[in-house]
Amino acid sequence: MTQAKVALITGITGQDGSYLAELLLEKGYIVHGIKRRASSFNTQRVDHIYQDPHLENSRFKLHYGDLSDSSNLTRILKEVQPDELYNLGAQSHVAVSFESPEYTADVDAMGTLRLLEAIRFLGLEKKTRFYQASTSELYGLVQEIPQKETTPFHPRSPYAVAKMYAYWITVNYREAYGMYACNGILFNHESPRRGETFVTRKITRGLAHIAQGLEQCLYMGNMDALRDWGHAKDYVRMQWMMLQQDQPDDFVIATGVQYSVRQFITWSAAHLGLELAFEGKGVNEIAIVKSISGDKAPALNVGDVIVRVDPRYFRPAEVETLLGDPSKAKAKLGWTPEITVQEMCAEMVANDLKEARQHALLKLNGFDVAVSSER
Ligand code: NDP
Ligand code: GDR
Repeated sequence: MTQAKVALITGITGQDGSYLAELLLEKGYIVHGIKRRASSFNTQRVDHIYQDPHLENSRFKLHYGDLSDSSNLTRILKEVQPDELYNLGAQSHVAVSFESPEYTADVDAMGTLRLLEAIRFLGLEKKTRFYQASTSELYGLVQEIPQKETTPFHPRSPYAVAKMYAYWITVNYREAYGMYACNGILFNHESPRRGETFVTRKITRGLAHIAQGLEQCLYMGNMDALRDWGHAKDYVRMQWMMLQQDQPDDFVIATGVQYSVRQFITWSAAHLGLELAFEGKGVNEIAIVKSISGDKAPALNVGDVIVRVDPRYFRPAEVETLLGDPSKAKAKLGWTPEITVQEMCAEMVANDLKEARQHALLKLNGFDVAVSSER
């Protein structure tokens, strides 16, 4: 019998980490993950795959750790001896990186170096294959449309600058020490498990809340921004594929289609039976309910203003447009995304509507329901 492969995932409690852990467990891996200590439970995204560590055949194990802590990372790597290490952990919010630039650099840039050094220190260079969660934010102020592996970088946020260090240190350790180390340059990918403050989830959750009478208005930043959105499930499949090749390489992962934030709002509203009319320009833009069909938005009337702009959500330097060219991934790895952005939007709205209906029902029956609207 061949021995099960061992994977270690940083950021296992995040969106991608949870889908990747599911995929690797399905493939028969023993999956280890690093979770941060928090004052309340933070494992909601992986609770459904949790296995009691007391069970003899448990294939899922979480370790306390942090990307800012070298000795902790080295100790975990020494214990786990992973065949594959997926570095998905990061302070991943672009807007927040302007508020916490030093922390973002420490975790996203230095954290990557700490892992690579731990591999080297423990003599695991030939055993452990390394995946780095690189990002389309590296392209920032785009130099070429669409963006591919050879497109020059121009990062536009502390997050993107930190990720640029992580990108190059991964390339450097591959070249310097012959490590199997790869960058996946992933364009935006979403799902019902997306963090609530990223734009797609903010929209699907916010509009579902408004439809059910839990909130009144969705406050947005730059609705003209254009993104190439895919589904996280498709993208984690590609992360695994990248570590199964003969030679390590870097790949752009994208759909090759872009839409505006405003378009995503329009689709999300349509899944709630709402037709919207956008009026005004810039900070004065609003979206008004033009017609209502079905029973998904009982709290709304025609004429209600449900989207407004709040300049608080503008970024000091914006990435206006991103569009990826995934030809290399298609040609070399045979990867194509299976879920369209429209299907993904429908799935996200359905998920958030279900939750909003539960909250609305509780409220109707006299229970206190506080829905956080912190973005
Ligand atoms: P999430 O924000 O959902 O997850 C980030 C994960 O990193 C969480 O598990 C978080 O823990 C963990 N984390 C944060 N800070 C630390 C730290 N100091 N030490 C250890 N772990 C930490 O991100 P996604 O799943 O969406 O993205 C995964 C990776 O891919 C990230 O590196 C992101 O930057 C990158 N990326 C994402 C894209 C996307 O569109 N989703 C596109 C391109 C790249 P906790 O749960 O406790 O907060
Ligand atoms: P992004 O994702 O910055 O591309 O980074 P996000 O969903 O936060 O923003 C996408 C675009 O929407 C605009 N926008 C708003 N964004 C947020 N969060 N909230 C708003 O209210 C709002 N209004 C408009 C933004 O300005 C932006 O142009 C994500 C993260 O997952 C990164 O970790 C990852 O590297 C990149 O995607 C690829």
